[in-house]
Amino acid sequence: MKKSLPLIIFVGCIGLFILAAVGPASLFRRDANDDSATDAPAAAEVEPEDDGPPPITEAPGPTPEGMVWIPGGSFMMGTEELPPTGENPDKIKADEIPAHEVIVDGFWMDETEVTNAEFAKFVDETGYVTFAEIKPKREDFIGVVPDISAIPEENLVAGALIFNEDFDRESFTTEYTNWEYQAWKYQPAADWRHPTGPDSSIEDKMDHPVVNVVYQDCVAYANWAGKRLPTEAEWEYASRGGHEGWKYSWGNEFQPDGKHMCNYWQGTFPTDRQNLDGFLDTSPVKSFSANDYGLYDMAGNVWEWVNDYYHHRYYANSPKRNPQGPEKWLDPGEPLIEKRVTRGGSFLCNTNNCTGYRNAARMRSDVSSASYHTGFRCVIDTKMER
Ligand SMILES: [Ca+2]
Ligand SMILES: [Ca+2]
Repeated sequence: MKKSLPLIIFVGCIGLFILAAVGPASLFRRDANDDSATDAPAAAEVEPEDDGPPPITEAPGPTPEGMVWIPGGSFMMGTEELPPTGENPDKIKADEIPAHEVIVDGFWMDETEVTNAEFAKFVDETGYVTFAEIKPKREDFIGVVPDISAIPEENLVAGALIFNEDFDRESFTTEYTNWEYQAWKYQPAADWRHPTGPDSSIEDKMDHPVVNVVYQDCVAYANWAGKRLPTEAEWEYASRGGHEGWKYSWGNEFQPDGKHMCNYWQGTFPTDRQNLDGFLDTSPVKSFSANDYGLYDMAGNVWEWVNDYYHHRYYANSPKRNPQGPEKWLDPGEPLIEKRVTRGGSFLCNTNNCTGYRNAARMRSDVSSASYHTGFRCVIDTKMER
């Protein structure tokens, strides 16, 4: 797997060579809002529209501890259309369009994000070392940067991406796509045990979601636990809690009766951090109410890896029954970077920025970028051994 140098470049050494060579605009010009590309996944990938037998709705056995049964059914996945130009308060992106009917079979889902306590048990039993703990090699970046010899040795350090409290407010600008990268930094020695760097710890955060895990770490954990990552369709179906058309996992109103319903960012990101919900970064799982399937923190707290590759136009011809994601990823803004989908938003999401806490919101994540606002939860389907 390629290491995540593009992000390291963006946040670590962008001024050193890449920025000098090409300038920020060419790096950040396009994103999922740019719908000019017509490179939808090949139609041949789509199976004939045979709905098959009715979806599995009854649990075929007892519910494993810490999980809930999600009865199968059909739902409208995604968002119907982009709002008129200039009116997009929900920050809807083109990649969540169109809404399309999807049928999923029933499955069990972890009621919370995987916690530090659970991940520690996995590591204790297996000796597993996460991606963020391994020093990257120059060769990991072949094909990702034009000249790997230009990578400064001091950038080849193990670490993860964290919010940069000290980002440069003087030169901060939102006039280009992916401007939020300015508020990130690559933190050496940040890993799951040290969420924001070597001086931090999870000692008093064992009931918080594990963070700084990349996709392959999540798969390793899931295999150990006898589970798997959810598909993107399973994740959205579960987040909706059985309610057609709800914008959020709790309803359509973001703050009913003024109440904060999830762990997100209040104030303008990234300049004004008000912390009105009581949690600056991760919160203990179950700090906010469950949705109607009994799932906690589907919205907010940490982004959650799902299994699907990210393709910005996958919804244009996604299969109807149990879609598994495209065969190949594509984020037009960073086409060389292997990306999978993350869902649900995080404590850094905000009304002026990503609104990742909406049921339909999608995020594209570099499979080898560990970040301290991203974790995961697992599922078990009826065909898996229990
Ligand atoms: Ca918060
Ligand atoms: Ca979450």
